[in-house]
Amino acid sequence: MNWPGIIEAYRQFLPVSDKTPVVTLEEGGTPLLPAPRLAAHIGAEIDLYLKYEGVNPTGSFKDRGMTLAISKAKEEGAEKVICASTGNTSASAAAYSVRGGMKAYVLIPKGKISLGKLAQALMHRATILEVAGNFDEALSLVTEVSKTYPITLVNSINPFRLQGQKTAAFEVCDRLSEAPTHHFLPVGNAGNITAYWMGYKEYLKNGKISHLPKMMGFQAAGAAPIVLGKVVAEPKTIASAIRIGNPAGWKTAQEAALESQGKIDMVTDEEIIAAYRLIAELEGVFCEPASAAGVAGVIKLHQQGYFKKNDQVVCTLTGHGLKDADFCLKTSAKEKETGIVKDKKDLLQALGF
Ligand code: AN7
Repeated sequence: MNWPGIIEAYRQFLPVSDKTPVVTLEEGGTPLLPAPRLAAHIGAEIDLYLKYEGVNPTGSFKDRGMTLAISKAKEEGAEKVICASTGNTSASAAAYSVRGGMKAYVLIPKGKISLGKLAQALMHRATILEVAGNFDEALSLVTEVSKTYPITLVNSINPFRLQGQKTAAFEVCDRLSEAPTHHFLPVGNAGNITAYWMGYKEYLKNGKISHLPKMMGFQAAGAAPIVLGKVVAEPKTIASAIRIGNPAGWKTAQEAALESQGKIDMVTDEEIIAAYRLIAELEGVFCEPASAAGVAGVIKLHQQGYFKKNDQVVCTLTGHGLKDADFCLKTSAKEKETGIVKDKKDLLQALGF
């Protein structure tokens, strides 16, 4: 069966009608991969799964929300859309705007987003506006402008974004025939954790699952306003996607953690990089650094003796590793580099013959 994209797949759960023009790149329907080697490596007797959102059309989970935000914008007759972004939202907004015949304007923190994401916005001919400040400053600018001018904001403050993103929780439950016990994911602007929690609660209400997972959100230690309980004026982390110091979804993320008896916690850049490598080396899955924060959280909590045997733990890997290939190559250890082959003897030696 052909996957039709999240709007057609979950139409009855979404705020669309027959009149809504569906603007889609057939996003969603992403793999839920068992990760037994990773679980064994960290010594956790849990059923670990990776929800690999990097295989969405623009390489991140943002496409789930963007298909709905752009479809609704089109339904309302919008001609221009705008967002602030650490990279993935801008890539997604740019692509879906093309698909919907609209013009996208994206504000990004100057020099602070990965090359792959910048290339995407460029290729889709979005107008790229660099701001001298950080993401938080860019977000308050676009929010203000979209309130008074005819341009639709497609950041996750736009409620259609979260409505679309909640479908990832549906997919997890559809695959497991139940909710997992825990759901781990990175937290930046805190939209996705809010969306997953909405999705799980909606599935419970509809009798599709019989319990809710604990929501486990992880911020980078240098950009952890929710954990610290205060705005971080100058957020710092190698995980550029989640370098956010004043998340729009602050309150709803806290509610998700509280209501589900989960938590919002933080992991260091070193822990993020270690998890990023393990996921690639042990499970064949390449995600971007920010995406590894959830898995880094699993490792951290396992070391604290947090899990019970046979817990079902899902980690969302939010974006594709190729988006930030520059980061990966810059931080690769020397011994992992390819050797130089001059002749057959070199080759045979390299092959271990
Ligand atoms: C790979 O693109 O905020 O907590 O402007 O790109 O829902 O913000 C990206 C966020 C996690 C955090 N992983 O999700 C943007 C942006 C990746 C991301 C997050 C982002 P939220």
